[in-house]
Amino acid sequence: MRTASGRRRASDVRIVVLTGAGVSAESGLATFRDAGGLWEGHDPMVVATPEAFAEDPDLVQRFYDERRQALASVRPNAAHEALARLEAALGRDLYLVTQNIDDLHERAGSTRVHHMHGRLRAAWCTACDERVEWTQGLVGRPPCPGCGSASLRPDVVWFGEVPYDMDAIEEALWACDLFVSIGTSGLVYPAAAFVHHAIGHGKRTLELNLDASDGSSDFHESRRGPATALVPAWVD
Ligand code: BV8
Repeated sequence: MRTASGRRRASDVRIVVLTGAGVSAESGLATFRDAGGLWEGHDPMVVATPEAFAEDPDLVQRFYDERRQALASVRPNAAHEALARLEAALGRDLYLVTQNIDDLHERAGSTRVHHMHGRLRAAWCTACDERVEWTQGLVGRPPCPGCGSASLRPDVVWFGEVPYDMDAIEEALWACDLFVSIGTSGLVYPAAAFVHHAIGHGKRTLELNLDASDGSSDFHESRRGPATALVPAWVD
């Protein structure tokens, strides 16, 4: 169905693509399960929580400062670039949702990226609720540009917090013809359940991943290999 202007509404999405850390792995950004899934000896699943932030804010801020700083030294890879070409071809018929908080999809040319777990290059003031673009460090409690308080935290969704865009994602999964999951272990919810929602709505499902994931057997088709090979081959 099309609107009067002839443009497909967001709810008329044809393809939903979900990406995880694996799509950025070949750009040099570690996945959560790489190197035994540890950062400075800490489990990211533990550090990425409100409890860890309450207990040791500088440790958590440093975890994100180091990842934010690493963005300057990495570049989008062929998988990000292929997805940007797909958006150029499909326009609003593509709904790209990512679990990643890096900016590599945008730097590859994607213009509509739904960061369900937030973004490294954004900070959130818990005093005035303002969200601001942020590229510096947050250790040392810099003042909020809006209210001046020292209440800035990374604008990312921690374990136990509610992901962004859930209603729009559910609507896109309902409206699409195809759900494609790229570079994710399928261990973190609610993203890990998107394939079940898609199947529940009668959609085709495809997984492009280096290894078998927790949900591989749920997909109609699951292809194995690096994202920089599988994604361009699928897109082009
Ligand atoms: C919520 C931001 C309620 C921060 C992240 C028990 C059962 C079920 C669920 C739960 C449970 N107990 C608690 C929960 C809920 C919890 C959860 O799922 N826990 C897990 C550990 C069991 N979830 C939450 O708390 C979420 N909130 O549930 O709120 C709610 C829900 C809906 C509506 C209203 C309320 C919030 C979760 C968000 C946490 N924040 N990130 C940050 O980045 O620091 S999660 C973080 O970890 C990532 O964003 C990502 O989602 C996840 C890591 O997963 P992947 O991206 O898949 O990365 P991983 O390393 O695991 O895998 C990489 C994959 O790539 C591998 O498969 C590998 O083979 C592949 N790969 C590697 N290289 C390549 C490759 N593929 C292709 N090419 C390559 N080169």
